[in-house]
Amino acid sequence: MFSHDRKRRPLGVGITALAVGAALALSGCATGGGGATDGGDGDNLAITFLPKNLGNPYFDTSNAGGEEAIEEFGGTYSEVGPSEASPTSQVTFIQTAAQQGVGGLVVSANDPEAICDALNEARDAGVKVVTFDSDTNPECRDLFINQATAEGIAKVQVDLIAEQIGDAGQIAILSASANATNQNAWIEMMEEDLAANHPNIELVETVYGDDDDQTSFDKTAALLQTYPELKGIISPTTVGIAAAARYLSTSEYKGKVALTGLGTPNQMREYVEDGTVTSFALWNPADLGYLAAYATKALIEGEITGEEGDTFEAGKLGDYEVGADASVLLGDPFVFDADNIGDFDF
Ligand code: RAM
Repeated sequence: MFSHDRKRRPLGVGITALAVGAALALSGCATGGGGATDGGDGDNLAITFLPKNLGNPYFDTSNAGGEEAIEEFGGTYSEVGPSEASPTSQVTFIQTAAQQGVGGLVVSANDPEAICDALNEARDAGVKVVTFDSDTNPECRDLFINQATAEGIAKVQVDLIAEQIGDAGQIAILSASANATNQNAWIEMMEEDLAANHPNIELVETVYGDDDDQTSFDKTAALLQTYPELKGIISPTTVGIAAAARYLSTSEYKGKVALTGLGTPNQMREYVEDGTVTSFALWNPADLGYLAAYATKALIEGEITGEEGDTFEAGKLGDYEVGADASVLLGDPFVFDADNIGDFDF
């Protein structure tokens, strides 16, 4: 059983705070809203969450964590977002939030560069910009809330696939959108780990499902047709792994082609129970959103500026410290399998 690691050591070396059995109500995706609100002492605690796209249970959960935090500290929560996870689809939402005069914007970026001008214009207008989940270039935001180290996220997925295919054979990667900062960082590190430590595993191709369910499903089918010797698929996206699992579960490849990556327990449960998937990883998205909201509050109130060594309090999660490159680390990734998946509800 895992409990909240209340006092974080610098750079959060503790266990990811996974709320066991937490009944996380999925966010109602309240759109619009925004506008200046007052946390009680003159600070503008209107905070807008902007996910890569709407309709992804991962972001519903992370943003519900943000909403919980914002309610706790008396701010105003809103969520807006595009329907497609494409590089520039977030720009107009950033501009609108800035025009509405929000105090903070919490963004998961579809592209490290494409939203930079819009974010910097918002910052010039006084909005505190926090990236979470998927970063922009560091000069375009005040802080990045990182779910786990890229090295750790890459390693857990390579370790899982190696274990599941006997450390030998062809594998492919089914990613999110081609420009996603987070997936691209993880893929680069997975490639390095494979080359250095798994000489008998061959990565034959990386394909992109754009964090769209149908595209990811179709790309899975195409991979299996193109590579008849394929032994496994790593999908470092909750949308991709769920779509790939759905495809595999009713195909001749079920139980023969391994699938792992990053998934939410609620989306993956049936595929673990029916034997399509053995194990996969993630962190607690609700805690990530919750931490991002408290970090945004600390910036708005001037308690932190993003300097390395700055510390702030994040409600039930305890104290956090800003690390290098104005980033804050939530914790470690966590592996889900048939033995523990029943303990989680998100
Ligand atoms: C999808 C998104 C998100 C990523 C997770 C693992 O929901 O691409 O950015 O962090 O997967």
